[in-house]
Amino acid sequence: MSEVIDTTLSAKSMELIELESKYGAHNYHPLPVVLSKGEGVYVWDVDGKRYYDFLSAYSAVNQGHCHPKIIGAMVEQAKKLTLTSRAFYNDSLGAYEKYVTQFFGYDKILPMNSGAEGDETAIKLCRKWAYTKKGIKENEAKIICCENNFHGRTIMAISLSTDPDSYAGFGPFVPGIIKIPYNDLGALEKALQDPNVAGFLVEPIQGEAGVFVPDDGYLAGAYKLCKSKNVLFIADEVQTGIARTGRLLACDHENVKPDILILGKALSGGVYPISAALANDDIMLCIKPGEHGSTFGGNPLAAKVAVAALQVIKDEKLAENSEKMGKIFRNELKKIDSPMIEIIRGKGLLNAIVIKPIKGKTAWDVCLKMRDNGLLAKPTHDNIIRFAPPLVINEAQIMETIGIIKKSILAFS
Ligand code: IF1
Repeated sequence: MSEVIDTTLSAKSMELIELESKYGAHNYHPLPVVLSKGEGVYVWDVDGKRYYDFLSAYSAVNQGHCHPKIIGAMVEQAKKLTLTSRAFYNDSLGAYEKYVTQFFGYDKILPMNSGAEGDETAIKLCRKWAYTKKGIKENEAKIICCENNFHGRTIMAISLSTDPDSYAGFGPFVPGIIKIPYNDLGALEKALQDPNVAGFLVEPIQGEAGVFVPDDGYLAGAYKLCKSKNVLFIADEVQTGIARTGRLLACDHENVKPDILILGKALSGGVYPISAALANDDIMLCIKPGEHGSTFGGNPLAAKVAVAALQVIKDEKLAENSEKMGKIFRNELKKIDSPMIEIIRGKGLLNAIVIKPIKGKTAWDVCLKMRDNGLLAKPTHDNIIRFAPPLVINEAQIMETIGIIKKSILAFS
């Protein structure tokens, strides 16, 4: 790999990169930087160089790296009890379930670990509901999803995918899926004609697609169409949720309350894999004891971490900060005069620029330059750079990072 022969990398970094390359599966292509410490909006590499983290572990560290309240809750609980399995009760889960359901306004939560498991859980819930409540014939339920979605890496999730990088070579796939264009209410209306449709699964903003923000009214319109056909509106807010887009949930921008809400990533502040599906009783109670679960889901460590992570969102008003800083960030980005910047889009602190390659220099080169200048971001789909800093970022830091981004882009154009 060419970037491993990167003259700016220290011998120590090279050694660690080669170690991963030798013993780890080659299922990633990381930016060549080796991190060993994080605090708030910053991360440090093994040589002590500091960077702004503008990926935030794909929006998992919304509360900032190693937030003392979240780490504190984790360490305290880790000394007492970490895992009981759900074969027994524990003294932390109930309090978390009460807190999180009141926080988001649902009757119940089903706790899992990874985002993909949250999606799996939502789809299982939806199918069960379809057979027990809607009256669809067993094994005939269909789920509508959108082109260019990203719902994870499991067989179910890649069965939903339209990206060959995700699905090619991994078939056969899960049946019962209808794929329609995103941001197209006409296509949804047409697909909903099929009486076997049980649910519509959608990202309120498509992350992997390159932070694709749908038109105003799309989510509200889609919700209304689903309701008219007794179809569940399922929102994958694994990436957009928990204050990332300037509201607690991205669906809040349109006052839409999903029938099933999927959360992950920042539900733990990035310290531990925690995900969930939330729904009201008429849906959630369709799954009976023994029909779904997970060894680690809902363990006492996760319960304490998730409560602390949500408290930080509320106490530090991170949705409000995300909204405010996002506006400043996009405004300042727009002032950068470079033919390399084709489009700027986003909501709150989930933003992206589409890069037009100039003189053979691509988004990857811009990311390497930004790394050299002290800011980490990662290209997606070759030409898109996502900018998603921790939500604890302040205005002075935004201005400093704009300077870094500007300097890096102007180095090529
Ligand atoms: C990787 C993207 C982000 C997600 C939504 C479910 C999941 C994800 C909307 C699954 C995960 C990740 C995983 C990460 C890359 C990443 C990503 F670029 F692919 F699109 F965030 F922007 N639903 N997103 O975005 O959650 O099982 O991973 O916990 O390395 O694959 P998970």
